[in-house]
This record gives sequence, C-alpha cells and structure tokens, in this order.
Amino acid sequence: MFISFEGTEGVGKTTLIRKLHDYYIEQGKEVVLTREPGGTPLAEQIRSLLLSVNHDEKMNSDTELLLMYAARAQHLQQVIMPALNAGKIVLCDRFVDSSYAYQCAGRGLSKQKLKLLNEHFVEKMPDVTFWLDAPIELGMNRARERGALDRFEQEKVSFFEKVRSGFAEIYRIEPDRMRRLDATQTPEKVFEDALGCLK
Ligand code: Z5A
Repeated sequence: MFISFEGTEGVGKTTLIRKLHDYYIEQGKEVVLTREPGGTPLAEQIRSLLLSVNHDEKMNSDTELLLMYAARAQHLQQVIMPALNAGKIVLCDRFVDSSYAYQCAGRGLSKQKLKLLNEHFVEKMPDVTFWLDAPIELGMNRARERGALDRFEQEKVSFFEKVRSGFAEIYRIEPDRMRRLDATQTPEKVFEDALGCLK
C-alpha cells in the first residue's frame, strides 16, 4: 500500500502522517514514513538545494522540475520500491501531484514535460492520495509560526492559489485515487476522515 499526502503549505500533512504511522504500528504493520523532495541522503541534499534561499541566481522552473525528479528517481529506487516489494506500507509526504500543482499549475510549465518525466521515471503511482485542502491563508499562518521561510514559502498568495487549483484539477480527474480531506477541521477529525477512506 502506497499512500501520498498532498496540499499547500501548513495544511497538516506531517501531522496526519504521524497519526497514521502510529495507527499502523499499533496494528503491528511495517510502515515506512518518508517525504519528497528527499527521503534518502542524496535526495535530502537535493531538497536543501531546492529549498535554499541562498542562491546568487534565480532558480529556473525547468531546473526546479528536474531537481524534483532527480530526487524522486533516487527516492523511488532506494526507498519506495524496496519497501513496497517487501510488503510494507509507504506513507509519503508529497509525491508527483506536488510536481503538477507547483511546477505546472504554479510555475506554468507544460503538462507534457511532466507526462514525459512520469512515463520514464515513475514506475509506481500511489494507491491512495490524500489532498488536505484548506484556504491558503490558514495554512500559511500555521506554517509561518515556525519562523524562517524557505524558497517556496516566500511565494505570494496568488502562487499558492494556483497550486491549490492544480490539486483541485487532479481531484476532478482522478477522484478514485485522490481523496479530499477538509483540513480546516481538528487534527483528530482529519485523521478520522482519512481512516474512513482507507477502510
Ligand atoms: N515541492 C514541489 O514544488 N514539487 C514537488 O514535486 C515536491 C515538492 C515533492 C517542500 O515541501 C516544498 O517542496 C513545498 C512544495 C515543494 N513547498 N511549499 N510550500 P514540504 O512538504 O516540506 O513543505 P510544506 O508543505 O511547507 O510542509 P509543512 O509546512 O510542514 O506543512 P504540513 O506538513 O502540511 O503541516 P504540519 O507540519 O503538519 O502542520 C503545520 C502546523 O499546523 C503545525 O504547527 C501543526 O501542529 C499545525 N496543525 C496541523 N494540522 C492542524 C489542524 N488540523 N488544526 C490546527 N493546527 C494544525
């Protein structure tokens, strides 16, 4: 079982993943909790490059997309596929839908580029994807209480509105895989709704 978690910043993905992780562990299941970009030492280095605000030049959107997929290729081969092949449950904080929402809907890159990368480098799509949806300001306020902002977090509200529409578009096209959760609710209710979708 491969489950991914998506949404704009601060919507509670990490909070929900931890709850589901604890739930499965209590049931005696083997679970791998991981994230993108990142999830392996090399992919985490690519993550640092992607989130850093300390570049002397603006990162090109194509560079951003390719770095996401470089990290993803490493992550799939080193962590996700071996875990799934060993019968483990994989809980992944963001996956390919983030590339669609951020790089295509947000940055304006063509869907064709993403399609090509997915065809060549993504051998397994999630069985279930939870889209935690909430108004942009709500997530931003939650996330900003943490302090210093990374390169994505410095984007304007209008960028995140486009990202949110990107997730909504995937949800319209793939309602069987992508399940929408109302992320304005308490963490306990979000968890309860997620469990309801999995049963
Ligand atoms: N990115 C991309 O562009 N393309 C790609 O292909 C991929 C990623 C894979 C890093 O991701 C950036 O990479 C991301 C998109 C880009 N940038 N942005 N924005 P990330 O997942 O590491 O970054 P993030 O979305 O900013 O994560 P986050 O801020 O940690 O959000 P979260 O995990 O959804 O939220 P949280 O940590 O669970 O909760 C945030 C706070 O709210 C925390 O204090 C909680 O205690 C609180 N919280 C959580 N749930 C609730 C509820 N229900 N009620 C009240 N308070 C809550």
